Amino acid sequence: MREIVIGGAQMGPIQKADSRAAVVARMIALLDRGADGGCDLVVFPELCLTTFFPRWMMEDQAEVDRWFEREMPNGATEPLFARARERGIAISFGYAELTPEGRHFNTSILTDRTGAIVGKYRKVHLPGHAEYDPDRAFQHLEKRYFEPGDLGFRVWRNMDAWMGMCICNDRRWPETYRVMGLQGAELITLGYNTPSVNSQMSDEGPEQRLYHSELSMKAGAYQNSAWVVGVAKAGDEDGHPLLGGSVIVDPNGFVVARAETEADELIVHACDMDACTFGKETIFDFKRHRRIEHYGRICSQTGVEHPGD
Ligand code: CDT
Repeated sequence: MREIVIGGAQMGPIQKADSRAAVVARMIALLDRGADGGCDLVVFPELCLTTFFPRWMMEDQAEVDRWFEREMPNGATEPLFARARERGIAISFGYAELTPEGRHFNTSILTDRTGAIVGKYRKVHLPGHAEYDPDRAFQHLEKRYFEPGDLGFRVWRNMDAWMGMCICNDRRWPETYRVMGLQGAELITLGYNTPSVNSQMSDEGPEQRLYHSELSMKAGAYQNSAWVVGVAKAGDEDGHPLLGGSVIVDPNGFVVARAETEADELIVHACDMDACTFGKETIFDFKRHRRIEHYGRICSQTGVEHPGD
C-alpha cells in the first residue's frame, strides 16, 4: 500500500481588495487543519493568491502585472512554505507567474515535504477571449493576460508516486489526462475558478456546470486509472459567483470526498497509489490496447474538418 493522505483545500472567495497576506493566512489555516488531520499533501486552487482577475478588463499593463508573482516563493508566500516545511507537508497551488523575461503564465507548483518545488506546470488550455466582449454577461480574459503554457503535461516522482498537474479548463480535455497517463500518472491535481453561470448562456447555471466539472474529472480518473483531486476557489467574488464542488476522485472514477460549501473547506481522503495498478494493467493497459495508427488527427489537426472540406 502506498497511501498518501490528500487534503483538497477549497478556498472561499477572494475580493479584489484582499491582500496577499490575508489570503496566505487563510491558506496556512487550511494547511494546519490538514496537518492536524494527518495530510501528507494539501492542494489549493488555481490563482489562489488573488481574486480571479481575468474577469476584469484592464488596458494598463502595470495594473495587470499587480496580480502576478515575480518569484516563488516570495515575501508574501514564504510563510506558507515555512509552515508546510515545519509540518512536513507537500503543497500544490496556483498563481499568476511573471517571468524575468516578462512572460505571463497561469501556473501551479508542487513541492515535496521539505517545501522544495519539485514540479511546475503552466496552463495550456486558456479559455475565454483576448478583447473586451460586450455580448458576454461578464468577461473571461485569460487569453489576454496569459500566454499558453510552454512546459507541457509532465509528471514527477514525489512521495513514492507519479504526480502531475493541470489547471481548471485543462480538466475538460481528455488529452490533458492522457498525456500524463502515458507517463504513468497516479495522481493528477488541479485547481479551478469556474463561474457559476455561463456568460454566454444565462440558463446554464451551477447545477449543469457542477455536473460537467465532475464528469470531466471522473472520466479523466477512470480512463487513466489515476487519482484526480480538483479544488475550487468558490463563492462570490465582488458580485461574481464561482462554483464549489471540490472533489477527490478515485482511479475507478468514483468521488470519495466532496466539498459541501462555497467557503474555505478541507476535504480529505487517504489515497492508495497502488489502487491505480489494476486498471493500468488490465482495461487501460495502454501498451497492449492503444491503437496509435488511428489517432493521428489528434496531433495533426486542431478544429473540426468534415471529410471533403
Ligand atoms: N479558470 C478557468 O479556466 N475557468 C473556465 C471557465 C470557462 S468559461 C470561459 C473553466 O473551464 O472552468
